[in-house]
Amino acid sequence: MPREYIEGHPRVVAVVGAAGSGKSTWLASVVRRVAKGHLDDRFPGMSLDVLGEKSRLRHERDRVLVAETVLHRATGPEPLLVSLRVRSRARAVVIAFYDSADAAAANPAHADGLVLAVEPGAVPGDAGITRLADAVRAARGLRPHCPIDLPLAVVLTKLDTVWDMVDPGSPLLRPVPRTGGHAVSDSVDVHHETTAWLGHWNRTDLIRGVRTAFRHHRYFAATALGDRADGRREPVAYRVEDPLLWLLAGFGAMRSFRGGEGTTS
Ligand SMILES: Nc1nc2c(ncn2[C@@H]2O[C@H](COP(=O)(O)OP(=O)(O)OP(=O)(O)O)[C@@H](O)[C@H]2O)c(=O)[nH]1
Ligand SMILES: [Mg+2]
Repeated sequence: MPREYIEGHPRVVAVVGAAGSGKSTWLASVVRRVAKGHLDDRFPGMSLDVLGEKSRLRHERDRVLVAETVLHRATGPEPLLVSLRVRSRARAVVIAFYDSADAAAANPAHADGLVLAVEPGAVPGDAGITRLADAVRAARGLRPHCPIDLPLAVVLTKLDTVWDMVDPGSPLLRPVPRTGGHAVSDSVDVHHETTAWLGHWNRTDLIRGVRTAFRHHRYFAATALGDRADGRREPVAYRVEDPLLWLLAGFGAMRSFRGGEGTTS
């Protein structure tokens, strides 16, 4: 394990969701955006280092997911370790991302936050929320049906595949707020709109499962690949960082903006 990881009081984020739901592409996209300074205008001085040889190899391999060649391949069990500085002089937050279609393999015992990737579409079902809740309870010694305190970000991935359906005035299409932190009211709007779309696609089992099992949850919608129709070589990601900002705000590592004011949540 890299020294920064051992000394850095790491946060563990488990990224789960069905095979092919877009977990690895989402993760590679977030890491790439922060590391390449794409969020610099909102977060001057924010930086990210991938820690250790194993994580660097993993990131090199996954980078192609959001670069030119789009491949679908299963992801191995090793975590992706990163060190994230929210501002240039801020203390680094070390994060271990575990990414697996098998919730029990995504280190739910030590997770500080969960990300559940869900694809758009009309396939009914609970998107593995029951398995996720059961795996978390089993790993943490909780009783069956006991509500879970871990924050859960449900991310509707591949938003580009459905944004023709979305009304131009929708929060899912509007420009991302330029606040240098987690923008609470925008996030709540996206949460409601995403829940409404999932309901529209008959994902009521998912919505019910999330509400019953997870006390702290928020819905997000994002695309890692964006719109390539205009012939751009590089994909344009949209809102991929939002779930991470929300989790960081919950960890006390990122400011939350309710109205104009910044508060540490
Ligand atoms: N259009 C579009 N396709 C995406 C997006 N994100 C992922 N995909 C595609 O969805 C497929 C699966 O993506 P992955 O990131 O490999 O999915 P995963 O959840 O990590 O899959 P496993 O590791 O097998 O569990 C790939 O073909 C991706 O290119 C997106 O934002 N938009
Ligand atoms: Mg994967």
